Parts: sequence; C-alpha cells; structure tokens
Amino acid sequence: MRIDIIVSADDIKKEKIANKTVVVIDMLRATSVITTAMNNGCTGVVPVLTVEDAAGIVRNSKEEFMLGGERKALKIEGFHYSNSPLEYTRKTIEGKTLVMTTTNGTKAIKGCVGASNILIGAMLNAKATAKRIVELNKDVVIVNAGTDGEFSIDDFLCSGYIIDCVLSLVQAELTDIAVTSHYIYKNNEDIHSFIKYASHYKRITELGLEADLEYCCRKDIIDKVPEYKNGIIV
Ligand code: 3SL
Ligand code: MG
Repeated sequence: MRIDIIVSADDIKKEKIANKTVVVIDMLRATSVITTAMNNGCTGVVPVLTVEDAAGIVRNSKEEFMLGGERKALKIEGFHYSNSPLEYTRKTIEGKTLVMTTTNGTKAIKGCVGASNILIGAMLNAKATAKRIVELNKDVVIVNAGTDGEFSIDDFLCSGYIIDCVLSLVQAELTDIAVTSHYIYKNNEDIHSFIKYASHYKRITELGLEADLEYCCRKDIIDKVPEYKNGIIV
C-alpha cells in the first residue's frame, strides 16, 4: 500500500485519485462536522458547492432537509446550523438529512468523485479511518481540503496522525509528502503545539470559537467512518 497526500481542494487531479482509496480531511471544520453529525444519527449529508445549490435541493424535494455550513466561517443566512460541530448533537440532527456547503470541505469531497472509495476523515475518527483504509487494501490518497486553495497546517497534521494509525496496523510505502506529514505529527503528537501556527486556527480563535478548536483536535472519540457515494455521505 502506498500513501500520498494532495494539499488542497484546488490541487486534486483525477488521474491521482482514480482507483484509490481517498480520505478527505477538513478537520477545521467540515469533516469534523460530518463525522460528528453522522455519529449522532444524521441519516446522510449531501455536500454542495453553493448556497444556491443548497436552496435548490430544499425547494425541489418533498423530503425535509436541514441546512448547514458556512461562508467566511460564519453561519449562512437562512440556514439551520453553522459549521460548528458542537451544534450537531443527537437532539438537533438525529433522523435528519443535512445539506451542507462550506468553503473548502464540500469542494474537496465533491472533487474526489472518480476515486474507488471516498472516506471522510478527521482527528475525531482517525483510528477508525486507518482501520477502514487497511480493510480496503488499496493505494491511498489523503486529500487535504486546505484553505482557499492553499496548504493548511491543520489538515496536514491530521494526515500525519492518520498515517501513524495506518502504520500501527500495516507496513506502507509513503511518498515524500506523506513522510513529511508523519514526521511533523510525530514531533507534535499533542496537536496544539503545531496547529496553533495554522492561519485558519487563528481565524477560528479570533471568532471566539475556541471550543470548536478544542473539540476538533480530540483524537479518536468516534469510531464511524462516513463515506461519500452517489451524491450523499452515509
Ligand atoms: O472551508 C471549510 O470547508 C470550512 O470547514 C471552514 S470553517 O472552519 O467552517 O471556517
Ligand atoms: Mg479547513
């Protein structure tokens, strides 16, 4: 098994992900939201690119949807929930389907169509994600959502932790970038010592959302691995 990393949603290349297991990471905060919502009984998450797409789904369907996501890290007008994972409790999301649009995360997920499997990963479910990677037994590309088309420390560190979890189960060949993310994780296993340098971490802190940061950095509190298939994450 070979493990590679793509550093932002804008860098996804179809030929790099074809026939591979892909893990999409946007630990701050889209994939932490999805993992949390699914763990709390959400029936499915439909990722969309734009606010208009989300509104269109709600308008054209008889099914009742909840709307969640962000623009500039803030709740979108008329939506039920923001992009804070702490809002997606059993009480708010159980039995409901979520239509979600975020700046980088949902773009990264949709950009991975064509891969064999598209897993949703975060610090929260890293060990479970590694286990699923090993079960699928294919070459892996970890797709970091990144921030606005650029490399993001948070997703890279999370990739390093997932790689560490895989290496505790099987041997794997790592590309140079995968070696680098693993090396950085091994030197910052507490996460906070390095993630604090991420520009998006600073943005979330400035918004007073420290509780989200604390939650998104927790390791392995969820053992589910959501998967994106046929337009919906289940
Ligand atoms: O870009 C995204 O997809 C979001 O997760 C970013 S934010 O943390 O909600 O601002
Ligand atoms: Mg992010």
